[in-house]
Amino acid sequence: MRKTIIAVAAAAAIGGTAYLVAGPSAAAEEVTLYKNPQCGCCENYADYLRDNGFTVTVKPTHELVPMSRKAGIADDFQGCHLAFIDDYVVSGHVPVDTVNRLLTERPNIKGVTLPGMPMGSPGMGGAKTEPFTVYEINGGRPKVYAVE
Ligand SMILES: [Cu+2]
Repeated sequence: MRKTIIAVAAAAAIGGTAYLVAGPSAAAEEVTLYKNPQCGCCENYADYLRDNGFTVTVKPTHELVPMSRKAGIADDFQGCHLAFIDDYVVSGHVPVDTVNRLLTERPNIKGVTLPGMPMGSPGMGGAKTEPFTVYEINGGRPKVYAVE
């Protein structure tokens, strides 16, 4: 029994080392995206991230709203899906330039969100009718992170 526990611990340590060797830039490209099972524009957004070099795992869930709340996003500011990229949360149809800026600048916030489903945003289709306002998720009052 003791031997088994040691073997498991050793395997975990080796796994951890391999992860560290891969480095932050490799890890940054891994995305887990939670969405409602029926959401089509969420799939389009996942494809948009893939087209921009990310590796995306899509996970359907019926718990998107509580998950988004738990990630620190007030109901009025939630996007239609919730992505975890590196140490950050990206909610909604956030343009990839802003995602990359987040991963490069690495600000001390939880992530960013583009509330709702603005027409013309990545994965949404249609014509853009107004600038997209992306907000910081920072544990307090949302601040504007980017206007695109
Ligand atoms: Cu959407």
